[in-house]
Amino acid sequence: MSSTRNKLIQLLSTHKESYISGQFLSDELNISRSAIWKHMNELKKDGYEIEGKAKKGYRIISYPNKLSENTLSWGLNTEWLGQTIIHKESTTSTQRIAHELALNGAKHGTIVIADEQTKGKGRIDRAFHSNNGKGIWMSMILRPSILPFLAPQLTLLTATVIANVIDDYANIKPQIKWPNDILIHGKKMTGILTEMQAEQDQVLYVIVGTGININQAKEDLPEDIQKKATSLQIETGKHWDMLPMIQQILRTFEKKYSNYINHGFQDVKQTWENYGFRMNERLQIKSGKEEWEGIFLGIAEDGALLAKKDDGKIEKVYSAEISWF
Ligand code: BT5
Repeated sequence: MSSTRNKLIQLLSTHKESYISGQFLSDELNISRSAIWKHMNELKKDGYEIEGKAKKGYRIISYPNKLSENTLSWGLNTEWLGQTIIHKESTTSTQRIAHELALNGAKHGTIVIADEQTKGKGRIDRAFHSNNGKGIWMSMILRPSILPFLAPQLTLLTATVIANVIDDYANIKPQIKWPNDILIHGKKMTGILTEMQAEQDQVLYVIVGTGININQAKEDLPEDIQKKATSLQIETGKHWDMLPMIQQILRTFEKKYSNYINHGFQDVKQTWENYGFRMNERLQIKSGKEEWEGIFLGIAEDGALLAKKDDGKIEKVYSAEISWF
């Protein structure tokens, strides 16, 4: 979306109740009044109801509930996250588009979001089911100035952001299962996929993908995962408006990310442990050929899982299959 359209949307969203004159918009945006009229027509095509009155100016009467670059920008009020948004009605995977954009120099904070993914992906090329219009299938392009080995912290940070927003919105306390799932009542409602391009000691970019099940009914989920997966609608019995929720995720992410970059991982660790699934319980860890049991203590400063072995030794686990008894 052009940055002019983005600014126009920001201006209109801060004047919701009143008319805003064509002259004012033309001065603020430094474009002609006929150019403004063209932008207004584009917004109307997108489903905005706009009233234009001679001598008074423009007023937005209602805006569409569907996802689009315009509606997502409307009143977003972030500084860098989502300043560029690419929305697709249908795509194979938002991760794929985000990688292409990042390799071509897309800015830190660029968002790719789709109504539907036909080839949504999980870790190690597992499939992630992403039905049309029923969930938040989104990838964020980040260019953090952190060492590559710390990138998994961004998965944990993202999990705390989504858990916070669900908690606030739906008044339901989710749980975060290390490292990348958010559960409600023990069933998976969100998966996070963090992918990175790095060179020696430098991160070139990180793509954080979030798949958040919102409005699926049970039968919308594939049969093989119905027993272990869920959506916000299944758990609350209500249909949820995704637009404000996505914006809240972006605003919360921006704040938490800045805090993380400036002050470190401590706040993420605390929030994560507050939502941690089955903390202080016994778990089984399978990593390559090794298999052992221990007590799940929480997460370390670098994002590793901490588990206490039966001999009292505390181990850090970076990558493993975890199961509970
Ligand atoms: C994940 O992988 O959970 C990461 C999912 C990331 C999806 C987002 S959507 C936006 C962006 N674009 C993409 O293409 N991907 C990202 P993993 O931990 O490997 O879990 C995958 C497993 O979760 C599958 O093997 C299924 O068992 C289960 N699963 C698949 N679809 C699901 C769904 N919609 N809800 C819950 N569980 C699901």
